[in-house]
Amino acid sequence: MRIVALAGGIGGARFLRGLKQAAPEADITVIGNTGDDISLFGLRICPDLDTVMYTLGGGINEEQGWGRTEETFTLREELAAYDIGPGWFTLGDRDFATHIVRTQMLDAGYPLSAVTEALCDRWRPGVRLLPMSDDRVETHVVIEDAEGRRAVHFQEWWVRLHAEVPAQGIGAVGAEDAKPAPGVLEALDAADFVILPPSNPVVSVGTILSVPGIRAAVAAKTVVGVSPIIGGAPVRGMADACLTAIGVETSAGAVAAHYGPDLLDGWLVDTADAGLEDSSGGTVIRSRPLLMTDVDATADIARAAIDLAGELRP
Ligand code: FO1
Repeated sequence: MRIVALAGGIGGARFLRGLKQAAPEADITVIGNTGDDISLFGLRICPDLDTVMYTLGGGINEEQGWGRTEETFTLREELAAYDIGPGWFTLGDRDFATHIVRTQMLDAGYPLSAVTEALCDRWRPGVRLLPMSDDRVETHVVIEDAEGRRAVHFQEWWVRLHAEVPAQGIGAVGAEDAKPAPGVLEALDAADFVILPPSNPVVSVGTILSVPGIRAAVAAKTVVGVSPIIGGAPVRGMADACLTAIGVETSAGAVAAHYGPDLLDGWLVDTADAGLEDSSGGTVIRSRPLLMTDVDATADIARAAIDLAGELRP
């Protein structure tokens, strides 16, 4: 069984851990969002790729959902002593090592896909992890506050401003001219089906789909998604702030409609949203408990997604 999943950070990574348990024999390719990537302290940081890699490789800080386990912060303290910021983005010593290796390889001319493969040689995530593109794409958010109207990097809005300043617009800068990374279209072409984990539909899955060629290649397949919205609220994170910014209601049904029936064949919603099953429109909707309380519960959700894909495959 060949499965492709499009993943953002924490929610996507946790779902993938369940997917691996549910389908241990499957050949899983993960197309990771790189729109959250940021350069700080001269280093290239890829939060979503790292979150998937650390989570599946056993190195994640479980409570936090991002960053390394058993982390220390000496480097951060030393930088702060020199008054070198930004202080709002926390990088630990172990995590810094990943960014140093990545940046060295990028500076030596290796594309991000090759760098990611090299990093995964250490972490052995048990999936093939591909960045959506080797080209630089960065999500920026238009906000207006006391400092005026301006576009800030997604991480500044998300982490420094806690997405509390309303986003007037969200855009993936560079996406229009980006090409899918090597292996992305090939993996999609060879896939038996595609899964959309409960990742942010705007800044994670939406950004991946904005790379020219990817949406059409995904839509050509049987696609089953897992709703990141339960009972009108995001399971975690601040997806509601992103949905509001693009004029989509924070509900499981509205997110399915946003993806569209041309893309989405099946949609798993939580039992809290059970009424949606009757809604027509081309996407088959099923309800079941969707809280990823532990790996076993997550594997059950993944199994339901696989079963639905099996039912819907032509
Ligand atoms: N999230 C935070 O809320 N605060 C942080 O300081 C922070 C630092 C950070 C460093 C490395 C990394 O891989 C992820 C990090 N995240 C942090 C998570 C990240 O900002 C977002 O959750 C994702 O980009 C959204 O998927």
